[in-house]
Amino acid sequence: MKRKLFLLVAVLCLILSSAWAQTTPGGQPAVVKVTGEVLTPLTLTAADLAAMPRTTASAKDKQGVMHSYSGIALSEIFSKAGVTTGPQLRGKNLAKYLLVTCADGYQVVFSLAELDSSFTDRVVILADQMEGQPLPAGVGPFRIIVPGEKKPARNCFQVTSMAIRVGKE
Ligand SMILES: Nc1nc2c(c(=O)[nH]1)N[C@H]1C(S)=C(S)[C@@H](COP(=O)(O)O)O[C@H]1N2
Ligand SMILES: [Mo]
Repeated sequence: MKRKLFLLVAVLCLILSSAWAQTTPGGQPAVVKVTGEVLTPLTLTAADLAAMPRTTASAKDKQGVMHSYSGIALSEIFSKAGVTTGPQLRGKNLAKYLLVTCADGYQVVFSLAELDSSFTDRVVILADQMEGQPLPAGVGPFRIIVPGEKKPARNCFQVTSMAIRVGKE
């Protein structure tokens, strides 16, 4: 009985400490890879993201409760990686999209035009905090937040990679 309790506490400590240190339960620091149609592929750690300009975004959860998130605008990450934006986002570049992949294999896409300030005022972020706290284990360390969306299905948890691809027929 004592042994079981000890094991339970040990496992809980491991989970909590990895969430705190922004590492995966395996011990490696959590990263987001930025790949594909970019000039400079990136492997972003929590520290890299913390050094970038921050912004906030609000979104409802599945129950309809509003939450306030903060993190980095995807446009900031795109300018660091060299993704076609603004005046370059025309012609064939309009067939480009962002494919986001999560730790559980969940994937969502956004067209680049949906994420560009010359097309929309909506600012999609890669959040690392909710209500001023690091995201809980299982949700964080990094989550996409799309403000103003009717369903929160693209607010994907535990983002591990963002790939820029080209839609082709
Ligand atoms: N990685 C990952 N993210 C995910 C999902 C998922 O299955 N895996 N489900 C999505 C769906 S369908 C919904 S409705 C929202 C729920 O977010 P909430 O817990 O903030 O309500 O998370 C989204 N993010
Ligand atoms: Mo959902």
